[in-house]
Amino acid sequence: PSTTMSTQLKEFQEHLLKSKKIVALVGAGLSVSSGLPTFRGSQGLWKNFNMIDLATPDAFYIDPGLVWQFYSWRRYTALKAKPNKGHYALAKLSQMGKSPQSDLTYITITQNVDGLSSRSGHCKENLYEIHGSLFDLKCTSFMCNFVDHNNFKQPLTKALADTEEEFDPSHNRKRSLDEQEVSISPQFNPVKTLSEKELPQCPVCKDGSLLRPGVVWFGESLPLSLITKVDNFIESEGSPVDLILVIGTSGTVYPANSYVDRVKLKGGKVAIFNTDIENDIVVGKVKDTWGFKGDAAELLPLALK
Ligand code: BJW
Repeated sequence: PSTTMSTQLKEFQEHLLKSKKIVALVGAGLSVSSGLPTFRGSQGLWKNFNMIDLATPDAFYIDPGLVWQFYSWRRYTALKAKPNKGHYALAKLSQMGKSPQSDLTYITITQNVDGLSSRSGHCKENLYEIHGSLFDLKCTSFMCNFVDHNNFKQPLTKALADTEEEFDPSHNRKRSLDEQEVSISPQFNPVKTLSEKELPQCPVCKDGSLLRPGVVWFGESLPLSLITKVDNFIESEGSPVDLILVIGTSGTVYPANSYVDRVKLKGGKVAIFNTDIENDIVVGKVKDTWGFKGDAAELLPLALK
């Protein structure tokens, strides 16, 4: 580490050791070194579609076959991926947060749906997957409450098998760069048209309603029980959060992005781990905020040791 980083690290670690209550807010950047793409930026593309355009109820309503192919590919890539050193470093912190010998209380709020935190040995009790999971399936009928948790079957239907061939992280990265170069007139890269019969169906509904991925799309409410637990943790009287670790997230999505300000308002400090951070933060010019610029998978084990 550079001199600035060493000084920042030392200061951060002193505060970390004193902290009794810690939150980690996690985004897609944490899983990049496991080979999974982010949403925004040149890596955030899937075929000729912007990933975030596919993460909406409208996209599913208009073309459930397209959205299912996207999520089938996401399930496959997530299943092939392995947790990285950053996931393990947080898992270790989560275990300290559960240990009766320690006076630390801790939660990880992850926006990621890839299941890598849970596969890294993170305590289930203090891991909140606020945007759901790729491995939960929900019935789309308003009349039906069917949810299938931890469904790792892959592919989910025969017609979705082809999406698996899309998996090749190096190819995927190259494509994204290629797309930047030819961005003037992107060619339509056809994706199969699938009928509803070829997509996952609810096993309970008699009318063959579609199943959908158990993730939270734009405009949808986050799971109320989880949000209430997070609110209680952050807002509980008499014990403010001492430190929030903001890891690999662009902070563009509400309500996840509101947690940082809420912690700061109550006197908590912020540590950002991201490949893209303003210089003023990195050099320690922003009050109560540390910025560690680089791959979260490399930085977290160093910072949290
Ligand atoms: C590295 C790295 C490395 C790279 N190491 N770092 C106007 C209209 C409609 C709605 C709204 C509106 N205004 C506000 C809203 C609310 C909306 C919202 O926030 N919109 C904003 C975009 C403006 N929010 C919602 O709708 C939420 N629901 C809600 O609020 O309900 C109440 C409500 C309803 C209606 C109206 C208003 C309120 C739901 C949000 C659900 C988000 N869902 C998604 C998809 C999940 C399923 C899936 O995964 O497919 O969640 S969208 C996508 O963004 C995904 C992510 O979890 C989320 C956050 O992205 P993240 O993780 O930050 O990734 P990136 O790509 O943005 O950033 C990666 C970062 O990593 C970058 O900073 C890199 O630099 C960094 N990085 N490599 C470290 N190696």
